[in-house]
This record gives sequence, structure tokens and C-alpha cells, in this order.
Amino acid sequence: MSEATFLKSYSDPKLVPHDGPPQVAVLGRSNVGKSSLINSLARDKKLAKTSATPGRTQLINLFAFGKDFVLVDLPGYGYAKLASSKRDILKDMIVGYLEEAGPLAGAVVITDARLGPTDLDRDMLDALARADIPVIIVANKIDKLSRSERTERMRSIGAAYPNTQVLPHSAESGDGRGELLNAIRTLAQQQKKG
Ligand SMILES: Nc1nc2c(ncn2[C@@H]2O[C@H](COP(=O)(O)OP(=O)(O)OP(=O)(O)O)[C@@H](O)[C@H]2O)c(=O)[nH]1
Ligand SMILES: [Mg+2]
Repeated sequence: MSEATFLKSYSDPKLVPHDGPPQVAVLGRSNVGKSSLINSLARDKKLAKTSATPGRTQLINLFAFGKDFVLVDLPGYGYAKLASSKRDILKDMIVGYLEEAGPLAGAVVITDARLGPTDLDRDMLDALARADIPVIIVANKIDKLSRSERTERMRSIGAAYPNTQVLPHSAESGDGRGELLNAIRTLAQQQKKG
């Protein structure tokens, strides 16, 4: 049984409504596993469209997790092979959603556990910090690392971002699913109270 429902897709960030539950943006490089992570949280592999090739998500897609929160699946950044005109359109969607579409409960920034935050991830994290948007950093595809590599990766991201929550996750094994769900719920509740 799916724990989330697809609401709607948008190409124009200005049209995304903000009258429902708190919204949490899912951000990260193309192919890092944003859509798969939403499916993992929803326990529904078919909810968000995923693909082994980058550039799959090309719209702003809203998924409601009951009345608790809405996860916003966005196009990935940094996909070099995409035509530059298309890349600009996708970038405008991400930036437009973050800047213009209204208050956000927070953002989940997904990094590849094998790489840690890249330059583009750092730029995104800096921009979110400047905008005062609460962030959870995810070390995704953690199944690809050995136990000792996991420990070292979590330590190094934590050292680079000491004031930010950093959580491991794997859509493959389900590792970290419960903790991430709780952390997102907490972000959403904080916005409701604030
Ligand atoms: N091993 C492993 N593979 C994963 C994991 N999460 C995603 N993948 C794989 O990574 C690829 C990309 O997944 P998507 O969820 O489509 O990535 P995305 O970030 O939404 O990509 P775009 O929409 O193109 O930006 C797919 O082949 C997934 O099966 C994970 O936790 N572990
Ligand atoms: Mg996607």
C-alpha cells in the first residue's frame, strides 16, 4: 500500500499552490536518486518516475504524505549532457520554485554517499542557508558502501556541515527510511507551529 499520493505536476513554479500541508523540496544532482527516495519513503516503487539515465524528472511533481507534508520532486541539477537550453529551463524551475513559490518547511538535499557533497551540492547548500531554509542532507545509495566506508562518509559530511542534520539512506535496502521520514515530519511540524 502506498503511503503517499501523487497530487499534480507543474512546469511553472508560480502556479504551485501553497495552501496544503507544509512542503519539503527534494533537491540533488541528476540521477542521485531523488525520485527513488520519494518512492522509498512512500513504499511505492511506481509512485515517482525513476530511470537509470539522468534527466528523468523534468517537472515539479507534488506528492502528499497524508496531511503531514508534501514532498516536491524536482529536476536534478548538473546533468552536463542535456542541451543547454533545456538545462536552463530545468534550472529556472528549481530556482523559481525555491525563490518565488512561497514558504518552504525545508529541503532534503540528496548527495551520493560514494562522493559526498560535490561543488554543485555545496552551492545549493550555501543558497539554502542564505535563504534560511532548514535542510536535511542525505547520503544516498549508502548500500554501495562498506560498513567502514559508511562510518567515514557520515563523519566527513558531519564535519563539513556541523549544524545540519545528515542521514544515510538507501532506496535499495530501505536503510535509513524510518529516520529520514521522522526528520521530514519534524521539519513539517516546526513550520506548522512557527
Ligand atoms: N544502489 C542504489 N541505487 C539507487 C538508489 N537510489 C536510486 N538508485 C538508482 O539510481 C538511478 C537514478 O534514480 P532516480 O530516482 O531516477 O534519480 P533522480 O535523482 O530522480 O534523477 P533525475 O530525475 O534524472 O534527476 C536509478 O537507476 C535508481 O535505481 C539507492 O539508494 N541505491
Ligand atoms: Mg527524478
